[in-house]
Amino acid sequence: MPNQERGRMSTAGKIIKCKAAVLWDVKQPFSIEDVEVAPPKAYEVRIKILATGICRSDDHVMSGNLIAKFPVIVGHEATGIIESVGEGVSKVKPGDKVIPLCLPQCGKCSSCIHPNGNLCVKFLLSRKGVLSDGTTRFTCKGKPVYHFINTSTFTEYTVVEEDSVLKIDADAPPEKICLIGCAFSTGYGAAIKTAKVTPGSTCAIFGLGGVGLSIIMGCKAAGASRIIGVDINSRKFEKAKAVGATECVNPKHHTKPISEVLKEMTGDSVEFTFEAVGQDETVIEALASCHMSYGISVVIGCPPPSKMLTYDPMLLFTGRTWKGCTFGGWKSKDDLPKLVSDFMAKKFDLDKLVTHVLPFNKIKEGFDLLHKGESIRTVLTF
Ligand code: COD
Ligand code: ZN
Ligand code: ZN
Repeated sequence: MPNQERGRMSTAGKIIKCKAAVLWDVKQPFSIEDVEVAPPKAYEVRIKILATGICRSDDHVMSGNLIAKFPVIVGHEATGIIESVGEGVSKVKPGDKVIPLCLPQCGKCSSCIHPNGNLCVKFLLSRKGVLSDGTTRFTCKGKPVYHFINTSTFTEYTVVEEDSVLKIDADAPPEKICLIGCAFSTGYGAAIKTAKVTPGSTCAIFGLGGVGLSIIMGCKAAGASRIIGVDINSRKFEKAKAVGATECVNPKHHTKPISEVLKEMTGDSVEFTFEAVGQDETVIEALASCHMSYGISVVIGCPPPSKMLTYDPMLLFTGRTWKGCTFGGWKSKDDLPKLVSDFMAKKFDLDKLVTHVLPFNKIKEGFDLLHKGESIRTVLTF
């Protein structure tokens, strides 16, 4: 029996003690702890994480902008290897390389059944921080530690449900393909699947982080001829242009609202706008920036909880379409295999999105790079 196989079998069915980055409470720093990861129950799998990206949504949990149950292990953009499986698991086996899916596809709920739905009911249930049986598989210092959006990947081992895992090619590079677990799919899908960007069109993208840059890649792949990046951090412009932006604008360099600036730049013909910042002001600005009659504006960012937007209904009355999407609008299990095979066939590359690769124990450094606006994606490796 190969050593690797024997190693896996020696842990199957047993509690694994390993390192994880625990958030004990809101606004507290990550604490690398020894945690216990219970074996997977029925229809669950335990995954050894190989690489995991740092996304702004993880930071939103730390800051309190995204509600989660504490203590929690966040992280949701990863690649791993199945270590063991629970009873009844049939679609994956130990040794398979996988991407955990923050958006599961149960195949049974109203969103999964409808051809245009993708927000599976299991995503909404995951807000409680537990798996389907109402319990958690993580323990630290004798206390339960909660799960985060069906993934929890800032740990050497995690447990997720079978519905929440996608098998990928054994030779896929972990520190790149993990981006298909969030940033790339969210942004690329917002352009291709949700907005359905058309050839020759003009697009404007608000927010040039990992998600915004992936939107640019989607607009480019759809054949848009003008792609305008909007960000208050001009240091993001070089990267945005490298992935396909034709020009970039910094709202801080203008006194007029950016919707006016874009109108002047384009002669009033921005067809598609995307909000990938997560602030109410930019949600409204993006809406106002698309063409009054045929423009489509897509909300990707998640504004802070309990915020209400005020907007002029005339913006919609004239004909604009206002949409939102999670995970780009993709049905995760149905649609991601094509993204994975396109990546493996080199139809797009993820290199430009990964600006930093750090060992897992440097997680705080990774978040510092995000806070300072220096990184697009930092990927942590184990
Ligand atoms: N105008 C323009 N750009 C701005 C402004 C502003 N007023 N304020 C900040 N920005 C720029 C920042 O400089 C930065 O470059 C960019 O906006 C945001 O980038 P990141 O790297 O912080 O964030 P991303 O790309 O990792 O994520 C952005 C989201 C908006 C997607 C994220 O914050 C979010 O809301 N996630 C929840 C929604 C969701 O579905 N996410 C997918 C699963 S995580
Ligand atoms: Zn479902
Ligand atoms: Zn994310």
